[in-house]
Amino acid sequence: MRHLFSRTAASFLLSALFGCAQAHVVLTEPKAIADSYYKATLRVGHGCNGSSTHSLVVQVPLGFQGAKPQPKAGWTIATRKAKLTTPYNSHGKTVTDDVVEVRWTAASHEAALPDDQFDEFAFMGRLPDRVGPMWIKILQTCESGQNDWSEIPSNGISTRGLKWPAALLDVQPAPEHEHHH
Ligand SMILES: [Cu+2]
Repeated sequence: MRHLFSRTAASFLLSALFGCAQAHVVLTEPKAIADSYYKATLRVGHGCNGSSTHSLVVQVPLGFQGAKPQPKAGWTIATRKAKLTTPYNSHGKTVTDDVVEVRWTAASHEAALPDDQFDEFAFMGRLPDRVGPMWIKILQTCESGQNDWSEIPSNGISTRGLKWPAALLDVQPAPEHEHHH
C-alpha cells in the first residue's frame, strides 16, 4: 500500500511538472477517511482540445451521502436526485432520495473556463463506512467538444494507460484508536 502510494505521488509529481496529458480532472484531496464528512474538490486542468469549458456534470458516486455543491461565481448549479436502493440515516431521519448528479454551467461566455487556465469545482457530503476506491465520473462540455472522464480500470486503482479516467477517491479506514492503560 505504501509502495502504491509513493508511485501515485510520483506520477502526480510528474504530471505537475509536465502538464496536460496527465492533468485531466482530478481531486485535489484524493484520500479520505470512511464515515466522515468530505469536501470533494475537482480540479479542471484544461478544456477540450483548446476550447473553453462551459459545463461540468458530476456523477456523485454510490454511497456518497447528501452531496451539496459549493456555489461558484459566474456559474449556475443544478442537482438531480434519485431514489436510493439502500436508504441511510442522517440526523435521525431516513433518507430515501439523494443527490446523484451535480451540474455546473457557465452563466455566460465570459464565465467559461479558458483552456489555458484551471479552476476548481467542489461539493461536500458524508462518506460511507465502506473502505476502497470511489470513482467520480465527470462529463466536461466545452464550447466545442466534450471530454467524458468516465474510464475505470478493470482492476486495481492505477489509471495508467487510460485516456479519460474518472476521478479517483481512495477511502481509507479511520486510524486505530490509541489505548492508554
Ligand atoms: Cu489531461
